[in-house]
Amino acid sequence: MTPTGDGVASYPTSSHWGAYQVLVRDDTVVGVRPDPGDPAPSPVIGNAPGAQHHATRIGRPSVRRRWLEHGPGPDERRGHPDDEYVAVDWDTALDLLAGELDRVRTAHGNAAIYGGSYGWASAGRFHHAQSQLHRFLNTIGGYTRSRTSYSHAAVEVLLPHVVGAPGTHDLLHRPATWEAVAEHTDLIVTFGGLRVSNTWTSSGGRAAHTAEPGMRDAARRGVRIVSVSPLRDDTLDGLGAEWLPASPGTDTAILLALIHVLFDEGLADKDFLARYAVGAEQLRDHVLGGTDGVPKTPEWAAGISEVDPGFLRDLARRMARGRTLVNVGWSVQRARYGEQPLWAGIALAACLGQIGLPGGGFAAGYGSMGNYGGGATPGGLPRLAQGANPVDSFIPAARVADMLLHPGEPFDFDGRRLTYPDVRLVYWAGGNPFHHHQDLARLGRAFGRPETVVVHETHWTATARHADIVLPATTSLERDDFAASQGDLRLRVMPRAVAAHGEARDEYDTYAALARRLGAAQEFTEDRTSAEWLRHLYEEWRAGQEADLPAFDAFWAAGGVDIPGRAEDVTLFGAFREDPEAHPLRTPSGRVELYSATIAGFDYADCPGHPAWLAPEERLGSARSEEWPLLLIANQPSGRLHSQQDMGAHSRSQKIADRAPIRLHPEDAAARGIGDGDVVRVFNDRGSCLAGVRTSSDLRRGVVQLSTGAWFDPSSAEVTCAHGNPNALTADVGTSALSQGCTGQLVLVQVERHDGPVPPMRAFDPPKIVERY
Ligand SMILES: Nc1nc2c(c(=O)[nH]1)N[C@H]1C(S)=C(S)[C@@H](COP(=O)(O)OP(=O)(O)OC[C@H]3O[C@@H](n4cnc5c(=O)[nH]c(N)nc54)[C@H](O)[C@@H]3O)O[C@H]1N2
Ligand SMILES: Nc1nc2c(c(=O)[nH]1)N[C@H]1C(S)=C(S)[C@@H](COP(=O)(O)OP(=O)(O)OC[C@H]3O[C@@H](n4cnc5c(=O)[nH]c(N)nc54)[C@H](O)[C@@H]3O)O[C@H]1N2
Ligand SMILES: [Mo]
Repeated sequence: MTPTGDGVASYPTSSHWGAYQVLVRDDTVVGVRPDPGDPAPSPVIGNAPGAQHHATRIGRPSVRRRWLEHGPGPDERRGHPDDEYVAVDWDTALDLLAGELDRVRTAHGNAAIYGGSYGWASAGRFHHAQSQLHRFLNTIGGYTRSRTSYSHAAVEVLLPHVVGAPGTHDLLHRPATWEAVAEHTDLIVTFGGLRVSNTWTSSGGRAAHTAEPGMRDAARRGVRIVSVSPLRDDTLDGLGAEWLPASPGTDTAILLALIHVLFDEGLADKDFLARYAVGAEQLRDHVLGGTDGVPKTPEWAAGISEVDPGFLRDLARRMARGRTLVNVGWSVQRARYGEQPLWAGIALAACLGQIGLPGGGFAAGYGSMGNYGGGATPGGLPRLAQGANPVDSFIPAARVADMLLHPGEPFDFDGRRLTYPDVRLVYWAGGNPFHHHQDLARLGRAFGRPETVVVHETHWTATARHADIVLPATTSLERDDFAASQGDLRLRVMPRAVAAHGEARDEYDTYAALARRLGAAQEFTEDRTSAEWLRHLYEEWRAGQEADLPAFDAFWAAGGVDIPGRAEDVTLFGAFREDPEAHPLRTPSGRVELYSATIAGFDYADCPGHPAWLAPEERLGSARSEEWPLLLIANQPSGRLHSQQDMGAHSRSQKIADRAPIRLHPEDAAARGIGDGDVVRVFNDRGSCLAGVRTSSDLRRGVVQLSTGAWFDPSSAEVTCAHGNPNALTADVGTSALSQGCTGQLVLVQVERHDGPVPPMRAFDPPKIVERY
């Protein structure tokens, strides 16, 4: 804590959007300021004061009145905007919850508890919501978990087949640093842009934002950038990027056409393909038209992607001329058949023969996350052990609504035929599925199915408002912790800056109290308080480091410690390239699999044995687009992280007429009689939402942009969401039977001006809470 005058003290803190300082007066967060060491601070920090003390903070343990009156059971009214909650004291809430957990595990087994609890929660190595929940549930017999992420499930499931599991890990965590790119790369061809607002975020909280300076430096040092993206402003002004506004969802066609040119013009690196890859013959045959009679020429791709074939042909030649990095952003795989552009991207990089060379080859994540290209943390970070889960039941994270709606039914995942468990109790802490999941009306029906829903939250999110038992959690500003993200340079302390709101508790204490009631106290706490845990986690980590680091008290007093052993730039797949026999990839062949016999053997219509163009429905020019002519891009918001702190000042400054901002091309707007500042209805056959219009010629025509994360507002009978959450519209289908990943990025819609009185926006009103009834 540092006094700054006027009774204001400044506290260092950290968040997924970076380290910063909060200014506190009278136990109230009154302001923020960037960390002096941060070269490119994020404006998202401006949300903290408004969010910390907002009316939607949860102050008391609360139980849904209908659940309290009728007991556990399916209830279609869950989430109803008029539902009432009853505030109860902590002991009453904990007794109820412990009793319910015990009832469910005894009557139905622990697999009937869904604890997947996907979500970003907050930064801080100890008070991490999911780590705490999973550790707790493991001590009481386990739970059905989730695997993979909404972020990049296709990367996680496909790439182990193509470059092996360790190769996939390195691709995600040890790509070339921006410095290495600046030094070695001539040309980056990036699918999904290099969106700077996304690099404000790094899971775990990064001490300094290095991606934007990294990109700028690379451009200054002559790295050329071609950005394939529907949005011009997906790359920074000043990088001199060339914009290829291809039709979204069609990247695979472009990639196959680039490969076609390489084979057709003798530019493909035959020696590389022979030595380091398998399946080059199948790939070549496919792109030249041998498998289906359709050569995948630039003219063929132009018909699908609506780009200039001459540009593509020339681009392929340019790529072959110098050191080229092919980057496939995560957005591109967060769509139906999302495996294909990844696989085709690797295939293109293999044909260029530069995998394993500094600054060349393939990457998946520049511009998606702040620490991608920001170095590696080889010594790991302090971590709360989760224990072992005795239950083996799991689902791919994005199949949660299917699980709740179809218990006992089979589904496919990565070559396995699995069965959805019969879940009776859903336990969510640190995530907001009623922002993040697709087709929220369907998710609402799914949440009507379980007997009990439990949510720990800091705020009355739409998810909290679907819960029967709601337990108030402290925010990261209300507890001591420390933070860093993978690749970070510094482990930072996050001292408590303000007192807990109302009766909010640290979740650690909540689980300790529940564990006591369920006979697992010792196993959960190991007889430590949270203060003792912080010390323990730090000391355990320190003991594993080669460097001599300060002991806990000195670390705390110094405000942090520099993380040692930052690896010098190791070239991704460099060892494999050097000696593929000594350092094979962990694939069946030991090489890059451009054709995978394993995947071919799964016999999935939506994920064949080699990269292929499969035409998604949610695409301009599809049959479905005749009815729903605009393609909505539901990308990440620049005003916040997902739905977090949406009521904060920075996020609110972007709203238009209290609604989430939607961008339209001026011609698409004019054709509909829509102008700047209008409220529009965005709709399709799944649902509808309101949004506020901003026109912009930074968009490709036919595309509209409505970022995710507006708090879901089901309070108006007129629309599914009166605030503008795009998941009122998206389809709840997986990428394919292989990865079953999230496909929320792209959805076809229609947009019309909302005439007449606009319903009020109620997302930021807390529910009705009664004392007793
Ligand atoms: N249409 C579409 N949908 C998408 C995407 C897309 O591209 N398009 N992207 C997807 C992606 S990549 C992701 S990762 C997801 C993100 O989805 P989420 O991770 O679910 O989104 P957040 O808003 O970060 O939710 C975190 C929640 O944790 C709460 N929280 C913060 N700190 C604490 C704490 O200490 N304890 C507890 N109990 N709670 C806390 C916050 O209040 C917030 O409600 O969204 C996905 N959804
Ligand atoms: N400020 C902020 N930063 C964040 C987040 C946040 O919520 N806020 N979320 C974080 C998380 S959890 C994740 S997983 C990452 C996600 O990182 P990404 O998935 O890379 O991010 P998005 O913003 O969803 O998409 C980036 C861009 O891809 C383009 N795009 C969309 N569809 C297509 C397509 O079919 N083809 C091509 N070529 N381009 C397309 C869009 O124009 C979009 O702006 O971002 C992280 N960073
Ligand atoms: Mo994500």
